[in-house]
Amino acid sequence: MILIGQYDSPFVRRVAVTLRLYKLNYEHRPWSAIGDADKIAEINPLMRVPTLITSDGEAITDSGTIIQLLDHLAGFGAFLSRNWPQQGDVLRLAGFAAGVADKGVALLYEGAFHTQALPVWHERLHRQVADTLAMLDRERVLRKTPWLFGERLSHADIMIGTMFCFLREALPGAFDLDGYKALRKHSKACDALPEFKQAYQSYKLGMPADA
Ligand SMILES: N[C@@H](CCC(=O)N[C@@H](CS)C(=O)NCC(=O)O)C(=O)O
Repeated sequence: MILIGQYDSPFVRRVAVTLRLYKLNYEHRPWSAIGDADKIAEINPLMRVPTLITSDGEAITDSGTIIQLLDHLAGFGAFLSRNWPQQGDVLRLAGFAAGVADKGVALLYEGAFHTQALPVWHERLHRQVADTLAMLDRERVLRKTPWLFGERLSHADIMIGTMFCFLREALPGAFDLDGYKALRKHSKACDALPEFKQAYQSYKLGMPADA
């Protein structure tokens, strides 16, 4: 399998951490969604990362979709998922964390690619991130176990970890991240894991080749 995308993307990193935890071999192509758009377009018309090329040569996109495939490949070893109904909660929290990352990326693009972002849109993005972080922080406080769903990591733990690190590095000072104490502690625990360390790249916004 080939994973396309840089580890400073919270979505690419989430897939890389999952591949590593499941001990699934992959080659990495650290292409930037923006700077290497033409190369990515040859494989994925959406020009987005992560893109995973499966062992059958199919390109698939969207981290949530890729992770479903990885769970399938890991079979009984897919320890990041849970049995239903708890899996519903894993997906709910992973979904909110991915949504925060989405809105963080949108904020970055607003700043980088729009000469004048409409304040109302900027404020909306900011509020979406801040309020969802507050909600996730409250959820984390309620759970006293090392990870959200007990002693074992879950997909939601990983998404929160990659999202929080991304906000800290890509949007420094944009949010009072120290105020989300439980998430901060959670993110620190994630960043200490070897799989997070191995799939890390400090944040740098790629620019279009002709910009
Ligand atoms: N929902 C997608 C989001 C992926 C995403 O936003 N990727 C960004 C990089 S962090 C990207 O490809 N941006 C370029 C674009 O969307 O055109 C996922 O979970 O994979």
